[in-house]
Amino acid sequence: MGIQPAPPAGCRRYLMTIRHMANLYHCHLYGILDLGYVSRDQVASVARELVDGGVDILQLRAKGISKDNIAAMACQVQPIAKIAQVPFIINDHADIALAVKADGVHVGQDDESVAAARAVVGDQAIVGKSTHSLEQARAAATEPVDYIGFGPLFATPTKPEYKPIGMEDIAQVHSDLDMPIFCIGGVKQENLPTIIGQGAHRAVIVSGILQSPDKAAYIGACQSILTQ
Ligand code: TZP
Ligand code: MG
Repeated sequence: MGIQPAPPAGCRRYLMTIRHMANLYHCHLYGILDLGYVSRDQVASVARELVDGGVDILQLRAKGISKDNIAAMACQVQPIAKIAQVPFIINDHADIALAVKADGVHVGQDDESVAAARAVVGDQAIVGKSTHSLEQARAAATEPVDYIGFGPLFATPTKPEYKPIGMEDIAQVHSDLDMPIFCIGGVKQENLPTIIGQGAHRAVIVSGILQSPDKAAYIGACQSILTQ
């Protein structure tokens, strides 16, 4: 058998998308190191608590902090996530994700496009996008994105400027889109069974985890609800 030619770029991208989605399909609980709850000097230790506790994906979200400082924190977290084999995602900054060898970047509706972020981090990286309605979720699914966040379902102090969208479109977004969808916004251990009952399979939990007195126990309890 001769040497197989490399697949064309579009095909390579398609294969990478399939691979990421296949990997992300095993991920149910997405944790975020949010600098609104974690001080800079605790970032590494909290990262370790989250990955040891069992989050499936970890994001660094540091609003209002300089890029140099975000990059410095990301450099601390990257090896912790790498050793734990937990994908590490940088919020907002594709250039930092590339520089620190993170696994991907997460962009919002008002950030650079998925295609622009993808051009920076490359086909091998994970790119996620926040969506705040069914319409935005459907639009995001036409972009080169590997997963979406869907919410905020409920009011949350972590993103106070956003109006909650409620649970009514959870079933529809899951039936419309064949990609990992992480429900987000006011999701806690207590309401996980309710959102799962509405059709959710995956969740991002920020304050619930970070404000828990026993993060590992909280993560474990959420994982057993999400994977039962
Ligand atoms: N995007 C939509 S809601 C939200 C983000 C980043 C914050 C979710 O945080 P919490 O504390 O789990 O409600
Ligand atoms: Mg953003």
